[in-house]
Amino acid sequence: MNYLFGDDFIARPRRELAPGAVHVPNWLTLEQQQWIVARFKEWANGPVPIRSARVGGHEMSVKTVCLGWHWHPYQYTRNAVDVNGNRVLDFPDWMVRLGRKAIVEASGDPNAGDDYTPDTALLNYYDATARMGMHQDKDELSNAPVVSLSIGDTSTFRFGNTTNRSKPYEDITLASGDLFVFGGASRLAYHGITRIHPGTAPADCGLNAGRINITMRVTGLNDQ
Ligand code: MD6
Ligand code: FE
Repeated sequence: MNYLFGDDFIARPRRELAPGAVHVPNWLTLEQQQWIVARFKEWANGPVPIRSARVGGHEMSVKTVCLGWHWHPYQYTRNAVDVNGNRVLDFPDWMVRLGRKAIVEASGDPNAGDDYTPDTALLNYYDATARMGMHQDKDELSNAPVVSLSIGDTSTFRFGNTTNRSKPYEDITLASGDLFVFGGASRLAYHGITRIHPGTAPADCGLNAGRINITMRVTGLNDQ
C-alpha cells in the first residue's frame, strides 16, 4: 500500500520537464526490474564483459555493457574493438517491445511506438561513487527518442539545456523503476548524473547495491 500510494506517489508525479523530455516515476514493476537485473548479470559476463570505457586517457567511473551495437567514445561498432574484439549480443526482441511501450507511455499516443525500433542499448552500472558528466547523446544518426530506465539505488539526474553544460538545468530524482524519455526538442539536451544515493534501492528490485541505467537508442546505422 505504501509502495503503491505512499508519499512518493504524491511527491514524484509524472512530468514533462521540457518538450519531449518526459519522466514517468515507478513505471517498471518490481518483477520486471528483477528480471532485467538477472539479464544484466548475464550480459555483464557475456562475450564482451562489462568495462569502464576510456575517454581521453581516463577511465569513466561508470561501467558499461552494450547490446546490438557497441558504444565506445564516440562511435558505434558491431565488435567491441576497444575491449576484446568480440561481437556484442543481439538486441533482444522483448526490449524492442519494452521500448515501444515506453514511447506510448510517455507520449500518451497508442500508436506512437509503432515505428520505434531501437537497435542498441547501453547498460551502465554505477557504484556509490560513480558519476556521469554533463553530455549530449549525439553519436546516433537518428533523432528518434532515447528511452532510459533506472534500477537500484536512487540517483540525482541533471537535465540541462540544448546549448551548453551549464545553467539553466534542473535536478530530479531517478529511482528504481523510473522511465525517462528523451525526444523531440529535448533529444540533444545536456544531461548527467551528479550523485548516487547508496542504500536507497528497494529490497526486491534484484540489485543489492548500486544503480543500473539502461538507455535504448536508434543508431541509424547499417552493417557493411
Ligand atoms: C543515467 N543517462 O541515467 C545516464 N542519456 O545514468 C543518460 O545518459 C541518458 O538518461 C540519454 C537519454 C536518457 C538518459
Ligand atoms: Fe546520455
